[in-house]
This record gives sequence, structure tokens and C-alpha cells, in this order.
Amino acid sequence: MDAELHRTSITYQEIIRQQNGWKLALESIDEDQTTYKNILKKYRDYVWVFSGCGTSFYLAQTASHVFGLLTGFRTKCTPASEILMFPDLVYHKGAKHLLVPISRSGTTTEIVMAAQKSREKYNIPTLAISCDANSTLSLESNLRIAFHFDQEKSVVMTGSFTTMLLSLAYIASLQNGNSSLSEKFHRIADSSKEEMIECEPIVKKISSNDSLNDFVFLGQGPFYGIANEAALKMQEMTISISQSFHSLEYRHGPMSTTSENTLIILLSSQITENYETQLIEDLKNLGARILIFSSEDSQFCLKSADYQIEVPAGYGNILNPLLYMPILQLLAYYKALAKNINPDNPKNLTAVVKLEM
Ligand code: F1P
Repeated sequence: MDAELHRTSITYQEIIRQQNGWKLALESIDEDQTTYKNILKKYRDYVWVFSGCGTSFYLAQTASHVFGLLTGFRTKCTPASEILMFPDLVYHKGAKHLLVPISRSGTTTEIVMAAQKSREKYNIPTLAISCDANSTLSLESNLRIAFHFDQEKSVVMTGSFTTMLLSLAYIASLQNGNSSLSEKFHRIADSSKEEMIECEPIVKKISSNDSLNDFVFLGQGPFYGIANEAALKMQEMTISISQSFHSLEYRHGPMSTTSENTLIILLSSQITENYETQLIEDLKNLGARILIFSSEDSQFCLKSADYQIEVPAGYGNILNPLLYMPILQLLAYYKALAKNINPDNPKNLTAVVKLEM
């Protein structure tokens, strides 16, 4: 591993500092809970449409699940491009919609245009989620949430993803005022930081195994969006082909390429572990190496795992995605260093995709 790359890496610094941003975001929301509770009340009968591009679309996928689980509201998610090209499939006649466009920069052409089209052509209100309060997306939206943490300089999104996701989940939790859940929101940053530091050595060890160069991330429910984002991180940072699926979908064809070079990263949960036990056995029989993410209160029979990461118990399916993500970001980061690739300058990519449309 190139020590100089590691010492100077912006991406690494932004990964290990992200829990600080979580605390700042929760503080900011707590200072203005009434505003957010009023938004939830006003739009409780709307279909909340979460949207974004790239990492921000995978954030939208995960947020849609978690927000719906916490509030009971009708939610859906879509890439911004689908709103531009197939709006009638996104916005159903007879239902009221609130668009929640998500964008770290707030300037990505597709999401800005999707928000403009939704407001102007479909008279749909927009609640912009962005890390730049002065961005086009924020300034043009009916409502906005902006985050007061250090701007990310890296091309790849890391802390911005988890901070915006945690904030949306926390706002959703205000709907039912569950005090024990609120206490977990205010405790998770410290739990995540400790877990991330504790897991760093095993992540480095896994990343140093050069024979593992085929990455498959699996997850169901809110973990599917996390699997997609983890696969994108691995692809963006290590310039390697990386796949993601709903866990049980993997048998239905994609398993054809499984080999001893395959690392299966299973993002498990207490709801899915019974279904995933046999899946893991099947994949082991094909020669794959298995990394299982689970929580300490899981009953998962981990005997078949080559590697396992157990996050602290008690956070459940709402918050375990937040505990898994920083470690998945470190996995991609250390794999990039193991390949002597600088994750700060990913090939072919820019921090924002601007189009002439
Ligand atoms: C969206 C995005 C990122 C991707 C890359 C290019 O940016 O597609 O998800 O990792 O940085 O831009 P944004 O709309 O969230 O600013």
C-alpha cells in the first residue's frame, strides 16, 4: 500500500470524519424540529418521491425505504432521468406528490431539470436535500434542507451520503416521536466511529487479498440501496467491475460468473438472515469468499463466512445501513490503495455531471 497516498488522501479524511457531520446535522434539525414536523404534517397524504443521480440516487433508494418504514407515508424512488423522460410513470394521476430531489452539489443538470419540470409542468412541490444551501436546486425549491458540515472536496461522495441519509431518517422519526429511537439517533455517531476504527484492520486484510477482484454486494429492503452504493464506491475508487443485487436475486442468473475470485459482501438483517443462510452455503460451494455484515444481536450462523463484521446490537434495519456504510467505504478505499490507485482522482469521473440539455 502506498503510504504517501494514504497520508495525503482527501477521501480517507472525509470517510473517517463523517460521524462529526452526523452530529452537526442532528443538532441543526433539533434546533428546528417544529419546521420539520410541520412539513411532515402538511405532506403526510402525499406520495414522497425521492430522486437523485449516481450516489444520490442510491441515497434516494435507501431513504425511500427508511422514510416509509418510519412514517407510514407512501414513498417511491427514481433516478432523475426517469422524471425527465417518463414523468407519467413517476407521477400517477389522482395522487398528490412531493418531490425530494437529493444532490450533494445541488447543481447536477439532470436533478435540477427534473425539479424544474416537476414544479413547472406538474405543479409538484419540491423539498431539496443538498449540501449547498446556495445551489440552484436549493434556491429554486419550495422547501430545502441544507447541511452545515465541511464541504466534501473529493469526487466520490462518502460523508455527504451518510449525513443526508441519517438526516432524512431522523426527520422521519419525528413523525412518531419515539424517544428510544431518538436516543439511538443521538448515539449512533459514536457507535459508528468506534466500529469503523475497530474494523479497519480486517478491512485492510480483506482488501490486500489480490485474488479477490470480482465484487458482488447483496442486500434486501433498505440494504439494497446500500449494496448499490457500496458497489459504486468500489467501482469509482478501484476502477474495477463491481455488481449489486437484491440478495436472493443473485441465484437467478448473475451467479453464473461466481468463482474463487469472487468476494460476496452480504449486507444482512434480522428479517433476511433465514433466507440468506442457504444462499451463503450455495455460494461457498461455488468457491466464492464471503464477507457478512450483521449486527451483534443477529442469529446468523456465521460459520460459513470467511470474514464477518458485526456492528453493535440494537440499531435495527433503520440504522444498521448507517453503521455498514462507512466500513464499506473503507473497504473500497483500501482496495484502491492495494491496487496503487489514488481514490481522490477516479478515472473518467468529475465531482458533478453538467450537461448541455
Ligand atoms: C451526483 C454524482 C455523484 C457521483 C459523482 C458525480 O452528484 O453522480 O453521485 O459520485 O460525484 O455526481 P450530486 O448530484 O449528488 O452532487
